[in-house]
Amino acid sequence: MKSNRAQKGKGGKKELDAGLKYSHQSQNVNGFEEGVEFLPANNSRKVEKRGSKRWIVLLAVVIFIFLLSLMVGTLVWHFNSQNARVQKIFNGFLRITNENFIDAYENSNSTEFASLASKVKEALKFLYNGIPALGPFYKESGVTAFSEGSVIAYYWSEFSVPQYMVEEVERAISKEYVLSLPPRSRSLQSFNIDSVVAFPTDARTAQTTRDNSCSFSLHARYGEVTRFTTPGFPDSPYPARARCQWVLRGDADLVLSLTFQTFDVAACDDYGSDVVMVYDSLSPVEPRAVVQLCGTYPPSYNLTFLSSQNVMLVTLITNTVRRHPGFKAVFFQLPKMTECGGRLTGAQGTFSTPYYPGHYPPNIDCTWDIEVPRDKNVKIRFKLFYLVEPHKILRNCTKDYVEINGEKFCGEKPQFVVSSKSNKITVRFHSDESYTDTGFFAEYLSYDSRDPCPGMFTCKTGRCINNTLRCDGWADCTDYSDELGCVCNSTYQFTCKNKLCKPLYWVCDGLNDCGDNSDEQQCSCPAHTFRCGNGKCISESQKCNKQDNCGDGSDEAGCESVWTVPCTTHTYKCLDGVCLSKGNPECDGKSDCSDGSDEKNCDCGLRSFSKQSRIVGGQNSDVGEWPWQVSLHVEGQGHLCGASLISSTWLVSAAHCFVDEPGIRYSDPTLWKAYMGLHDQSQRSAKGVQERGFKQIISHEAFNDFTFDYDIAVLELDKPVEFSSVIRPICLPDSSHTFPAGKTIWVTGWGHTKEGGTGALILQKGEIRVINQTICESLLPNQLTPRMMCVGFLNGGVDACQGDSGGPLSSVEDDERMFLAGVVSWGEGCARRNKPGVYTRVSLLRDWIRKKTGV
Ligand code: 4AZ
Repeated sequence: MKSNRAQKGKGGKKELDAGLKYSHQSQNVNGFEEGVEFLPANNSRKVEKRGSKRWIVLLAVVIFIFLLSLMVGTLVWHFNSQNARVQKIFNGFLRITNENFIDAYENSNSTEFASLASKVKEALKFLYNGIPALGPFYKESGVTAFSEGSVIAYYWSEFSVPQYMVEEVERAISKEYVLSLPPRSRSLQSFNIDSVVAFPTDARTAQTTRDNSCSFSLHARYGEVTRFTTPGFPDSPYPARARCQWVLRGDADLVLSLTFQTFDVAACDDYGSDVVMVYDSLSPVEPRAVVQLCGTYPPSYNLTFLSSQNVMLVTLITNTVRRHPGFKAVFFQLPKMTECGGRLTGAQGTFSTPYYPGHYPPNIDCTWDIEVPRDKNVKIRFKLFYLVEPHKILRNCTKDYVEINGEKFCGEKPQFVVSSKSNKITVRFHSDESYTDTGFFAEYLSYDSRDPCPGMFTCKTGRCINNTLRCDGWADCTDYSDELGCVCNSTYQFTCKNKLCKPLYWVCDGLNDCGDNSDEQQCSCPAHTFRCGNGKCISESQKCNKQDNCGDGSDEAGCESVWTVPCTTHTYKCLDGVCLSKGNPECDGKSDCSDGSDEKNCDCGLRSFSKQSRIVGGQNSDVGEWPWQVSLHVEGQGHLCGASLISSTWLVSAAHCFVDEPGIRYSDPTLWKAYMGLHDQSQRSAKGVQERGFKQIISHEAFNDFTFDYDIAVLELDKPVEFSSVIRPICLPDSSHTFPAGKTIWVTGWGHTKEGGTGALILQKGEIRVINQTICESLLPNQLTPRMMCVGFLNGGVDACQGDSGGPLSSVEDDERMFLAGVVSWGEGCARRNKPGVYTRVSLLRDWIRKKTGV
């Protein structure tokens, strides 16, 4: 057969032969195909025609069958998908108005619990069956708990709902119902129920409703604090893929205070992370959620939450298999606040949200009526203000808010003032039934309306600022009112297009100080040219052209691709001797050197705590926020200098801390003690603090005691420290690493909190900016060397001071890792205007550190 057919196209003769051949076989009625191919040639056209008709019929039948089955399939699929049932679980609670709560209802194994629970289930069945949108889909309910009031029952209900009805069912269930029972439900007679509410259950919590393997019930004891932890805490991580819950109760009419003392669960990510929820209810429903927590919190972070009733529910849902210890929490009961707010009188005073700085309770309203002496006006200064709704940004403050003079305030705000035009003011605070926050701390003050800021400038916000701060280029009033309507002094000020005045030396410094960029527009580089870090102008096309046209590498530093360049002092050199076009490539998570050396020795510069608290009451640091910060003490003199941990045995500090003085040899290593992991100077024996002596102190050979040039020293510990959540090394920048002018950097220490003042007990932090070297040279003439860099604000205000010397200047790179940009060295006084702090430039001394320490 194959060969016959192969011949078909070659000629009629052969076709004929073949046909004849076939006619002999034509009794074979087996197939169309054969008939089509091999009929006699003289009749071939006719036969072919008949054959193609058959083909068409066949094709039509096939297409028809195909289309029919496609249609039927689509209809069946559509029907099935619409009717495919989804399991829906709702959590809710209802009130039984004519039952009294008895202790046995707390125990879900008691017969009393079982009897009341079955009545509730019957009532729910009756209720749902009477609602057309719910009845046909209702499957079953379970009661999880009871609490006082008269009796509140917490339950879940399961529905099996066709896909297309899901929304309608959700709408129907979210209504509040009151159940009136019919005479036929005899067992339910005299069982009055109201406020039946239920909410869709978060898919992640659904399992908690039936699984009791990680479920705990705790009742606070009078005058006692009850402790609970995640399973295995602190020795082993909490279980993976767990559903845990803690039912917390207090006595009737009391409320609960819950505090997480330690909190470390897997970091929060968008989906599938581990999460702890706290509810102001025994039902895990979103409208009663007080807080959602994940990640790690330092111990200083306030994680205290108050309930509005005598119950609370804590749930832990773990979706990851990451290993974290979990949490340790305590709770206790306390009387319900009978009155919130009140009448405040006198010339001044303070007030705050209930339980501040703990989170205020949900569902509370407070009113403060404030009255100052009759001849004065009153103003309120909110020093701290946190009324943040975690999910939505609400513009019109419909959730929690403070209301004064008909104006509502919510969200997170820096210090602000609200004033009254009389001696009276009323402050109202409202919190709704879900998510709470820290609240506010405020002071009320009386002032003379004719002169609200005696001897000072009054901001439009009502704040008083020093007159010298007016028109100085810095917005001291949060609304800029101190910088508006100024006449700039052209001898030392630049007039921005928007009429703001800025110091002349801010012009062309690469920073948009005016806000409209006018201070950067008439710089020496013409349009379409690039201004190098050293001020040189090159054409735009020379940027990222793989050549150092600037001479300082700045035109090739921020380019997308990385290539090798001839080595200069501005380029990073890989271990194999190859130099890169990219600036600051070390430990940035991208392997730029072909030998990977730029990403070696990168176990540094990271904190253990993912969350950092807000700065409360000034500039206190959190525990563990600066784990490389070290405090250096001398026997009998206490803390003298700071230092930075760069490995388990080496510290970097300032050489001037170790200069001998008459009668005392500060260069003697045995004189000193180093405290690592220290937060509070009064708690040097606190858990986590490690104390060490020194094997040796190596000050830079070129250190100049007069100019403070080369103000650096390395100190070897007598015994290595153990790294922990509060003790970790900082990264050292490569000698080519740049910290450009304008970059924000952190300075930390226990030094004086004001010039001529006293040292701090709690480690302080301040955010400052790198200042252009030329500008700084003009401010501190003939005093700067290339080993020095100025960091601070020309306005003053934030600065290092006595006792901070030797401590770190920590610079965050790529939003993550901290590098030791500098060492606190010297300054003219502290926080003075135009006298920024001076720091030892660590990058320039990187090779010296390596030579002395091997780090
Ligand atoms: C000091 O005496 C000191 N304002 C350190 C830094 C500064 C001033 C003094 C910078 O340790």
